[in-house]
Amino acid sequence: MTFLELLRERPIVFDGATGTHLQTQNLTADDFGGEEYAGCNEYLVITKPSAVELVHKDYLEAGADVIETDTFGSMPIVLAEYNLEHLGYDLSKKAAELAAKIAKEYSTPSKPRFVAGSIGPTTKLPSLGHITFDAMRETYYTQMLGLLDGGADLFCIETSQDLLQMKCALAAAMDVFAERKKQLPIVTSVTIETMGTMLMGTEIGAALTALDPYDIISLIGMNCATGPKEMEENVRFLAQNSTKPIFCMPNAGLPENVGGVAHYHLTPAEMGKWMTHFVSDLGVSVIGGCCGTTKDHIATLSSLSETIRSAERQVTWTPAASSIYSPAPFDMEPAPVIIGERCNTNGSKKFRELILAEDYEGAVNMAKEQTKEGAHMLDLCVAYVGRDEVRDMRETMKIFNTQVTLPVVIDSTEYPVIEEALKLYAGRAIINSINLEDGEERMGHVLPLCKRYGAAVIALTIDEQGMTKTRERKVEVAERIIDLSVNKYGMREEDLIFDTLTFTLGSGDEEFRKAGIETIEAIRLLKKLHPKVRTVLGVSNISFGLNPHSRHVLNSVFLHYAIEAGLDMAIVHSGKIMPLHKIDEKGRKLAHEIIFDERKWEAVTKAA
Ligand code: THG
Repeated sequence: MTFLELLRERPIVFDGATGTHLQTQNLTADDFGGEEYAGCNEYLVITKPSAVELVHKDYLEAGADVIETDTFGSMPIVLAEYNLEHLGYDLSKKAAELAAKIAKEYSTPSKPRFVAGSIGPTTKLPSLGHITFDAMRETYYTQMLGLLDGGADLFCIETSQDLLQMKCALAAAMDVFAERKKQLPIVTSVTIETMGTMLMGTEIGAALTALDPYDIISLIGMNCATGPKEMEENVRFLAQNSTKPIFCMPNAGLPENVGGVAHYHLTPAEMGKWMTHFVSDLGVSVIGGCCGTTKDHIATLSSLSETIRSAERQVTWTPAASSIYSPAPFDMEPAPVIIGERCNTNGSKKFRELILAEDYEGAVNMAKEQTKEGAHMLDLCVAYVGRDEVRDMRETMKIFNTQVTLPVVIDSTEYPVIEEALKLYAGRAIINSINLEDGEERMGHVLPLCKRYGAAVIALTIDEQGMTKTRERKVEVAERIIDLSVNKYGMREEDLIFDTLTFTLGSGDEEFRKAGIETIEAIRLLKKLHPKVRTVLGVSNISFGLNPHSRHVLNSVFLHYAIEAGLDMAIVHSGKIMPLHKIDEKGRKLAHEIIFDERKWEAVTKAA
């Protein structure tokens, strides 16, 4: 039986604390291989493997289905603190071999035992610039390769404090699986501090949004920092919103400082009561113990796992983007989701000048202004001819990641720029955009990035023949993109946001008189044929070439009819959209005539 098969049968029990257990063994500096290694628990698999074996055996005796390897900090960057960075692979492999050997001894057909490779958060926060994405991915890669080669049955990426750190680990896991042509289930577990967020300030909903798109993740959950009581609200949130099974491994209560030592007071019986509630009322699938839990806690959990079953969960799932702090759903009541347009070097003189002056803090202030004006997400484009767009994106995104509370829509045509942005963004981004202008070329570059970093994508209805003009052609191109995205690149329909693009109605050009209607009707048709995809428009495009007041009116009226047709999202100047009733009768009528091509005159510009 595999771990995932057992998961379908009954609640699974992980082991208890490794650190707490080792502490009670009163190990000496000699046990650690000398004074300079004292405290390096990961080194014990070489210097005193019997200590680690005892931890495993105690938890297996207590009835744990899964034991975690002694590798919480066995990646090179953490081992470097003991000058042991060269042992990242070896220690990880040895620890997995040791755990696998003992798990096998205890395994029976009716009670199989599994080994989870423990993968901790390291001591660095990439969102704070302590380390680059690539360096962090590499350190995890070394550790994970060792764990997989040593015989781990699954990976447990736990105690995560920074979603960007989690993304580095997930990228490493993808690379290890590809390298060894073998895939293991992954548990991802975040740590919610007593203040109610992850260390970086991340709400549980933002964490779920960022992790949900990764199909290599089997379970999502939380561990450490607090006891079960403080976790309840967040566990309930996961239970109601996660399509993946839930993992929960609390401490034995909040630590209390007793004579300078952390003391955990929750008894096995109290722990058992909480976990029974989590499993049989909320629907949690995997339980275990973190700091302060002992074999007695695990024995309690193990015996209850034989009698209780995980409750069926009623999950409501809405696709969303997220910043490092909060999620923003793809549906807004009332519509639309407002994507602020102003952090764009092509769309704002002020923003362009800030980027040219390398005033990245100033650029962030424009983001904050739009946040105050009611935007739900922000488009970000830093492209400028003659400048290094990768560098400008890097410098801007570093600050946006932690200073902007709204999700970012990465607007760039350059693949290296998109990837650079994704490597610096802890939340769930949207990529703007793909199209079929050069056939599949662009999708072939961008969609693998979406998969690797968990992003959603805006798709423009452009193909080899150029920008589509009629509603039928717009839908035809959209359907081709849906088919390729889902069936070839593994995206979900809900990850796709279609822009049925409009030409300006402000040129007075005869050819484009029906541009507005076709764009609106394409939205209606597409939403009817494919209710799972979302739609978006860069609304201001419709009025290029007109004077500011006319633009304002035309944009607002156009947006109104697009929403009526089912538009989900709009890239707009968030502070400037007027509801229809605020526009004077004359302006409204004129705009309506222009959009629906009911004009009784020749050139729009004159009339406007
Ligand atoms: N679809 C998608 N993405 C897009 C667009 C789209 N991204 C870029 C653009 N179009 C949407 N963004 C803008 C931003 C600004 C303006 C228009 C579209 C704009 N700016 C004024 C101007 O240029 O006159 C204001 C200038 C200023 O403040 O200096 O109109 O369609 N997917």
